[in-house]
Amino acid sequence: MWGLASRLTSKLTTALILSTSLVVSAAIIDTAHAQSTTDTEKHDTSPGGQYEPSMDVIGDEDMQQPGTKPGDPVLSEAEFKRANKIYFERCAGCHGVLRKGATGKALTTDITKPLGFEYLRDFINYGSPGGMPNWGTSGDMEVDDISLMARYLLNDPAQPPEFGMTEVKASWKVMVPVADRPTKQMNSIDLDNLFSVTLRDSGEVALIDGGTKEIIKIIKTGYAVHISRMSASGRYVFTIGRDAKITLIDLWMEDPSPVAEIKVGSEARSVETSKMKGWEDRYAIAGAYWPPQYVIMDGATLEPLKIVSTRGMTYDTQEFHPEPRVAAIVASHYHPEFIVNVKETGHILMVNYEDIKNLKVTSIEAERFLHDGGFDASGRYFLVAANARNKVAVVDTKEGKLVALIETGPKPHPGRGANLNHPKFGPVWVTSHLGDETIALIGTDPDGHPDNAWKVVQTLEGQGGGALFVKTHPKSNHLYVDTPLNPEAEIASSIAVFKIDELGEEEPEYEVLPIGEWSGIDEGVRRVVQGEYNQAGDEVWFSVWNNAAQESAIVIVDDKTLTLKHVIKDKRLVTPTGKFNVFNTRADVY
Ligand code: DHE
Repeated sequence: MWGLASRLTSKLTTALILSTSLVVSAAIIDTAHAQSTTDTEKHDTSPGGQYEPSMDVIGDEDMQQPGTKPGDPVLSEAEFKRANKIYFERCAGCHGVLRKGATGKALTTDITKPLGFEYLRDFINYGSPGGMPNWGTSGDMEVDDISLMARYLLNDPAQPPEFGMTEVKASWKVMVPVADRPTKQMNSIDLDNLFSVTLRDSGEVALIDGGTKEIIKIIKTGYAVHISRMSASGRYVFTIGRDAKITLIDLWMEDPSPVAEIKVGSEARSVETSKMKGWEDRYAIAGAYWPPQYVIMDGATLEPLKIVSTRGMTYDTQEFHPEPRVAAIVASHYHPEFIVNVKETGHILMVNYEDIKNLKVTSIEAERFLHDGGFDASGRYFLVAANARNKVAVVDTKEGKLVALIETGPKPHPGRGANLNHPKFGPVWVTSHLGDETIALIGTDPDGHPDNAWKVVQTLEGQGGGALFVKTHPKSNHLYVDTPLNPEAEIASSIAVFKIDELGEEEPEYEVLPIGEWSGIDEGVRRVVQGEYNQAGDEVWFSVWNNAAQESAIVIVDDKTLTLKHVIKDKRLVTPTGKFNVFNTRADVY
């Protein structure tokens, strides 16, 4: 299995060692290639360029081998299986499941056949200045596999199976029916200060007490679990695995445990629950990368109620896209609506759950390659990064309209973003960037500060590119910026902190917290990722993310003094990444 971190490191290194002659030959191929492809963006070899999905769950699935046409290279069943696995792990994130292109170019046979076997083989081997990694010369792919992939690409694409109601229902299990669940909290855990921590490579979450810092329980979830979201009441935790498996955990039980599970597809990243007043805990929704669809479920049992495909037209050129993935989903506080971001077509869908049988969906034209985002401090505006377009889209969830598209910098990646009250510009929402060291502050108060609204009012300079998450808290004077994907180990293992009351100065400076060093771990890159506050807003938790064979930890910083408060180390903490405090997540505090 390919860890993103190791793929990144090798791709970054290899990007630097292309010889001049190889660059020239690859450029020729790139040009030939470009002429016959659809409108897709080139990706690059910066950290931002390499942050692409690995569709490795689909790669492991049994897929029908497409029949060969006369003249096509014939692959044995074993060769097809191997090539298919490699394609989904390493190529599909950019080139698409059906090879019709996403951030990378299309690789359908009308394009690959005119290029021919030698071109394809050399292209995979040497890469291109346009962003194709040099899989061969980097040593990342064996010579035999490169030839195999070139032959695979001359055959028609394999189509992974669909996942309709029959398959979704077949995967649905209720382990504890609602009637057998407690009617009040049966344990003495301070639930609002509980953290659900992603243990990425073990496919588990750790429930950790925010007060005692003790691990209460480790719970098995989906494969390479991605995020946790809480029901509006805080009673239930929903986790989603990359294999699209949702696990519903009941925190009211004496021993908090999974009470239901379901699979909504074969690859997924997002899950959310209804938060509108009067609809708390009623529905859940999950979005899939494959098949491209979202599923609305009962909030207490996960019973699937409705599956909606996201296949359709791109917002701009209005051409059909066969596999637009569902990225971030949030729940509106203004209407009974889920806000569903469709990556490749660039639509933001306001899915009204008042009447699921007669579903009303407002489709907002935004920007392609929508990825992650969150609300402004008022909870009215939703800001989402269209990362491969270097933009942030802003939606007014009260009016159901696009308010602005703002150019922020190369590959914005905010997580849910950070909201703070700027000494000069008033309320702003913050995003960091994968592609460079800049941090963009966007004005979010059209009534109180109309001149600053929906503009980048300030650009800060942080430690470097490869940033994924920013974080602050309404009670804090600090803005934390991580850089886990920076190629420099020292930068990847530390955090930059800006003081909010100093942001009005000419060139605000940041302090560096050596979180990796504070963890006491002396092996691995010690990538420091995703700050998350406790409920009181006086401490911030960071994951020190090493690979599965190495030690990892959670480091807790005292937010007032910016000093080390506590380190959680336990051999069960395998590859901790995202952390979700129950109160902050359910109340959208960030
Ligand atoms: Fe994430 C959020 C997709 C890699 C940690 N990630 C998200 C969201 C999406 C997404 C669509 C928004 C969910 C929502 O709000 O509903 N992530 C992807 C990918 O496609 C990508 C690039 C590659 C892949 O194959 O999955 C990817 N993500 C990663 C990682 O490598 C990270 C750093 C470690 C890990 O656990 O896999 C990672 N992603 C996270 C975290 C969040 C997230 C911690 C939630 C942040 C938050 O504060 O809400």
